[in-house]
Parts: sequence; structure tokens; C-alpha cells
Amino acid sequence: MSRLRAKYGHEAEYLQAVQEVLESVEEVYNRHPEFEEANIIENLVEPDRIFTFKVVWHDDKGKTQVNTGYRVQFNNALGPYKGGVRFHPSVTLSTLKFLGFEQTFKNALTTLPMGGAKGGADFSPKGKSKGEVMRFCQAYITELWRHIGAETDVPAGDIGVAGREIGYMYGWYKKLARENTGVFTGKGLGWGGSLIRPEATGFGAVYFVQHMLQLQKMDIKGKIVAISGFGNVAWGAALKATELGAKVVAISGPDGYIYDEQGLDAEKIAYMVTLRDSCNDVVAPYAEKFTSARFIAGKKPWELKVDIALPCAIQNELNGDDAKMLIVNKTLCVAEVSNMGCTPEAVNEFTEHKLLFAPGKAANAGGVSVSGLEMSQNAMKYSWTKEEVDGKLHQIMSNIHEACLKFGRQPDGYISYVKGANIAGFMKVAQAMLEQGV
Ligand code: 2IT
Repeated sequence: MSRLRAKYGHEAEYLQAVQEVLESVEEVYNRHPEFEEANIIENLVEPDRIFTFKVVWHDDKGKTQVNTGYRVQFNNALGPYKGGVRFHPSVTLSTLKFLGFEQTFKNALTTLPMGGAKGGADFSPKGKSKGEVMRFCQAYITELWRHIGAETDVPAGDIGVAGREIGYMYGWYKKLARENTGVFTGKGLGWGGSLIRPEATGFGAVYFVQHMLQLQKMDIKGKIVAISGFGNVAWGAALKATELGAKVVAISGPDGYIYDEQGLDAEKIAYMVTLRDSCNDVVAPYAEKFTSARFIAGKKPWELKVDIALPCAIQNELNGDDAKMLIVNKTLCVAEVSNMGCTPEAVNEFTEHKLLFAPGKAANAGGVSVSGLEMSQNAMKYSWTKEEVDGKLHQIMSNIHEACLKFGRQPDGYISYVKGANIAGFMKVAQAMLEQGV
């Protein structure tokens, strides 16, 4: 860590993600001298390669706009590089290195043959027209297309990138590469996309929470849930939690949160997608449309008394003070559905108070799992039914939960899902690297 800090001191998120994994695996690592011999940690914490490029495009006024685009190919010990693309003004190299690092272990947990990667740009979709988004996606791919491919690196969506953006990127990729392979996942259902992919991250997270609760002899039915965010991931989580009989009382945006005492229903959940697609990045209009709801400006939903908290927005969105409030309010379970949604201080609070807490690389692995299933379907030139994909997603989330139990059970019986997920993911990647030589 001190070597990494000296080299990348300004990359706070990347250092945070690495530190968490190294702390978790220390004991196991020390029991495997072959890892030390091969210098596996030094090898594993550095991305294989990073592409950084200028993305130049024209806005609707004909003005030239310049952004910075990236793709971090982190590790391909287990399969082709795989991971999403994020378009958000906060994107830096540190963000994408942390996400690529996390993705490597998350993908290992899915048991599917996928390495880890992440890409993106400091582009804000907020207030942009459809044409502007399309031109931006095309300009991004003009630079990136040479470095990706169905057997080398398979991008997908993340914050600011959903079905529409994947369509524009894939359409442009096809023109340049002159091939029609499934190089992106999250494609439209009519042209190679998988059923359940849009819902998969949220669905998988709720399946994971079900396993956590079941182990403690509890049921998700009747539980009160707070969700942050209102994008694709929040939508899937709200849909599944509601279907299973939980009551989702909060969603949030950068402008504040919505408290809807009656809970979300099908109409309200559908409206969430309309809000997201408007590209205004605000949730306040929800309270104007539905009178059962209140808009609380500038606040996060973690001050509410709820049973389950699901951060679904962005990294470090739940801090130590938020965690303290959730603990005082006797929250039963917190699952990171966003990547690294909780700060280290928050994670420490949860662990100290023995709260049921799932880290993102376990809880949100359902999205990339169904991406892996989309790759399989594309390779077979075939598509599975909704039931088949959902069944496989269920099985994968159950396997991840088992892996967390295997490596995360503490002497006092507490399940550290953080340790469990990190050790299970690390062992698989480290072993593969060792077997493949340097
Ligand atoms: O963080 C993630 O796992 C994603 N954004 C999805 C990645 C993927 O390749 O489906």
C-alpha cells in the first residue's frame, strides 16, 4: 500500500478499493508462500493497460466539445476483459481504476469466464439532446474500437450508459470493425441483447439480500426498503423488492430524496425510468406527480427508519455518519448495489455493530452475470427465455452467497461478506495468474 500510495497518491478511490481487498486477504495470503514468491499482489493491483484518449464531438449549436475518454483493461486471467462504461462528469482515471479492480474480483465471483475492465468519460449526459448523446458515443468508439472485441474486451453499461447508448456505440463499432459480433452487452432485445439484462443488477441484489435474510431466518416480505438513485439499477431493485412484498419508500437523485410513505408500485416504478430518460438528473418531479410523496431537498434517504438500505447510486454515497443513523434506526441489512457505495468508515461501523452488510462485488454481480450469459447466447447464436436467464441468475447469486459464507464466517459466527467476497474473488484470480505464469 505504501508503494502504491507513493506512486498514485492522488488516486483516492483506487487506493481505497485496493486497501479494502488487501486487508481482507492478508491472512489467506500469508498462508500461501507461492503467492509471495510470484509477487502476486504487486502484479494484481496494477491494470494490464490503460487507454486514455481525447473525445471530440459537435454539440447541437455546431460547437466543438472536448472530453477525455478511457478504457482500463485491468486483468484477463479468467477471460476476456469485461466491464461497463461510465459517462459522468466525476469520471477520472482513479474512478475507472477502482472500478476495473473491483470488476476483476466481482467477475471472478460470478464463476463465468470474464476478466475485469472499466471504461468511461467525463461527459455529462445531463441536459444533452439525443443527437448530442449519439455523436458523443460515436466519437468515443472512434477512438476505442480497435482495442475491444468479442474475445478481447466486452464493454457494457454503467452510470450514464444504458440501452440507448449501447445501441449508438455498437452501431458505430459495427461500421468501423465490419463485423457483427456481440462485442457489447446490454444490447437491445431485437439485436442480440439478453432478456433480464436491464433488470439484472437490481434483481440479483435483491436475490442476494433474500439469501442474507434467510440465513438469519428472516423474510424480505413486509420489510421497509430505502433505495438511493433512480437509474437502471435502482429501478431493477425497486421492481424485484416490490414484487417480493417489500415496501420501497425512498429513491433519490443528486437534488435530494423522495419519501413515499405508501411505497412504490408499478406505475411509480415505471415513472422512475421516464425521469431517468429525461436526462435532467433530478427526482423532485416525482413528488409533483404523486401526492403520496414528499421531496426532501439536498438530503440522502439514510436518515429514514427502514429495515433494508440499498445504495444504488454511486461510490462513497453512504458515509460513516449515515451508517451511524442506520444503526440507531435498527436497520437489519445494507447491501451495496452501487460499486463501493459505502465509505470505509461506514463499512467499519457496520462490521463493528455486526450488521448484515454485503459489498458491491457480491451484491451487484447480477448485472455482469447476465452480461456473461448474453455473451454465451451470442456465441451460440441463440437466445434463452426469460425464465431460463432468471433461473441462471438465481443460481449464480446463490453461489456467490455460498462463496461469501465459505470464506467470510468469523470465529464468533458473524458473516463478514466483505472478507468472504474479497477472499473468494482473490483466490480465484491469483490462482489463475499463478497457473498461467508471468
Ligand atoms: O459494475 C458493473 O458490474 C457493471 N456496470 C456491469 C458490467 C457489465 O459488463 O455488465
